[in-house]
Amino acid sequence: MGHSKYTRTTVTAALPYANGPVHIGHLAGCYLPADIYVRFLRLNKSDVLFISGSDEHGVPITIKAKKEGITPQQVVDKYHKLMQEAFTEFGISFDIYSRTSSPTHYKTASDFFKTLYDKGVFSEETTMQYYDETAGQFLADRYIVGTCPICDNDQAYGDQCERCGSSLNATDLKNPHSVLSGSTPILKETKNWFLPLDKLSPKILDYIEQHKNWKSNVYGQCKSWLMTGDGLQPRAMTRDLDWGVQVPVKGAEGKVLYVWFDAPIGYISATKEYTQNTGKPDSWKDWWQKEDTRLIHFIGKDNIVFHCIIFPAMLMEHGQYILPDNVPANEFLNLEGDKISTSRNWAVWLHEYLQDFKEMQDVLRYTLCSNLPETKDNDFTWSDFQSKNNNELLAILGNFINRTLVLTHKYFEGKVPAPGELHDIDKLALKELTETPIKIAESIEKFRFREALNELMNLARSGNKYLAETEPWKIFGKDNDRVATILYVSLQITAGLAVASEPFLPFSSKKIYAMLNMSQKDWTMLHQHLLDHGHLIEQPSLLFGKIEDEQIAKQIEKLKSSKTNNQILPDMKPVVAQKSETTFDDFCKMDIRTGTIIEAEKVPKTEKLLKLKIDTGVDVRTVVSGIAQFYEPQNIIGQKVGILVNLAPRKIKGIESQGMILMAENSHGELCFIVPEKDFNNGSVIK
Ligand code: B3M
Ligand code: ZN
Repeated sequence: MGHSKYTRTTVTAALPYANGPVHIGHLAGCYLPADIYVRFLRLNKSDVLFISGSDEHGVPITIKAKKEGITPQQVVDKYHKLMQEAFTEFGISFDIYSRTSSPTHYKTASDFFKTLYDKGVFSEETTMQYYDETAGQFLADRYIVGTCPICDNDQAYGDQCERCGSSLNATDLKNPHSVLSGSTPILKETKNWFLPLDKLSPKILDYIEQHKNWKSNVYGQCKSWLMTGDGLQPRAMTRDLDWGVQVPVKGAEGKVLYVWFDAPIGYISATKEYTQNTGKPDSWKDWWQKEDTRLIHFIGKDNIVFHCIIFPAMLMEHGQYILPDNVPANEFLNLEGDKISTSRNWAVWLHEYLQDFKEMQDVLRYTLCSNLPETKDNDFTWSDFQSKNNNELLAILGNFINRTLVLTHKYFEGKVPAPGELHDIDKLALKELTETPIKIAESIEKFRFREALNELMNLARSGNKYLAETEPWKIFGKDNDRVATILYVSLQITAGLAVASEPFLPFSSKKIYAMLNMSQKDWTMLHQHLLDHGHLIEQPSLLFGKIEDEQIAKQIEKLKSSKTNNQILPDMKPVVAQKSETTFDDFCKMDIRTGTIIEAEKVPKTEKLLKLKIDTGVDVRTVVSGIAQFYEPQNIIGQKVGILVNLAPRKIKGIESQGMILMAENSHGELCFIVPEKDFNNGSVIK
């Protein structure tokens, strides 16, 4: 590896806000490239630590809590768990996934602030900040929206414009208004502690200029912030909010650390927790304070200023830390031509993906890796996903491996045959095997993961070509020594694919290893022949299945319908409040059964009502139900329902309704049936 002054690498992936589940944009932005990088380093026996966790502070959390009508703590507990599960399921191999609400983090962030404070780094300033009189609070960061003074985006936040990436102070915004009440805020005096980035600017510039090797989008952005206009401005590191880490100095009661002060310190806190867990509590310093440690931050482009300027400035001023050596930030991934958006529900959520594509994590990893927005924004489409699976994973990688293993069983009883004399074509194929890992390594070291993945597939492509040209199935029976050589070579390539695919497709790699009955190998062993002749392999199974057009159509349909229907309007709570308490005895008075709709028709001159005949198991009866806006009568014949059978009969539009079917209602007033999960007899008691 080319970084000889380093003996270990600390790799971080941005701490996602715990305010929603994980979608493909998160994976493509930083978690997938970081994971590939780390898996590659581990395979190379490098000393590496992979850190992430949930960012549980800041306005994104408190705004979400307001929207859902729950506390910030409930928000972070819910999403931390969901996010952690999604990362685990997709094989993102963190050494630790922590959270910034942990006690270790509170102490670490608080001590860090105190150190800078005691060193006199901050300037204490009383300034005018925006205040919402209706809501009775200061408006920091995302609580305030206005027009960006730089690019005119009218949705810029009080601390940052996501369109042009500029970091802003709330008072820079034109036409500011409060996200809480929509009102125009007033200015009110308050005291805060500022990091004097203006004064630190020469040091920061010096640091940035030592990193001309950074990706051009990253280096270019940093230079332009430092060099254009008035350059860097002092930035408040504290906020007048009540959710976050308390500011640990006198006179700062009721104030918390700015989320972008505490969040990157979260990487350090997580490392401390990791080393505490491994029984060497002090060794966290190796990962953060030793000059022979290489620190790399994987992030999305909207986080560049915080990781390349503000966090390094904090680390420099603290004095005991190493600085980031590289910050390979990605651009954004779009979805079907449109910006991914949680609030508009325009996203592919990881937990939903797995429900529809069971055990197909690698197909998504592959599609995302081959489309990573490394140098410009990129697009994920379902049809590309289908073609990546069918035309590449299945047709190239899966096909080559399957043919090799099937033929080995057919001709050599599943034993790796001994090779005869190697022809040029065999030597060429083996050369490909020894050169591919070198090419992959070069690309990964430059953070070019798409290129690396393409090199991996080229090895499988050349394997297919080799089989197509040598046609062992045509010469078996005539020249079995030749067939032995060809399969020997093909098996070595297959083994090479098991090793080299591990960073990209860890689940498939594992399966290939298992089919080859081979133990885990390092990257360095990839140059050699990996399987001895006589070695017995297992029966092959298919690595990838075909994805049909209908599956893709279903996904597109789901995406489009959820965009229009599930939009949660601002201030609309997704659930209604709980009703007052009831007793078990009162509940037991209700006789609820399973039933089946056997007839359905519209009630004339009404919009909402259907007249239903229901087989309740007890009898067949008529029920009038207000579901006509949601279901066509002909579509619900045979529908299983829950029905309250002992409700006193009521006359509705002149029809006697003898009971009530159970429906769920969402916050938009849409209704759907509540049905038994199994095919139970009509009349089964629901309790
Ligand atoms: N939570 C922003 C984000 O999720 C922020 C990253 C923190 S990294 C220390 O995009
Ligand atoms: Zn802007």
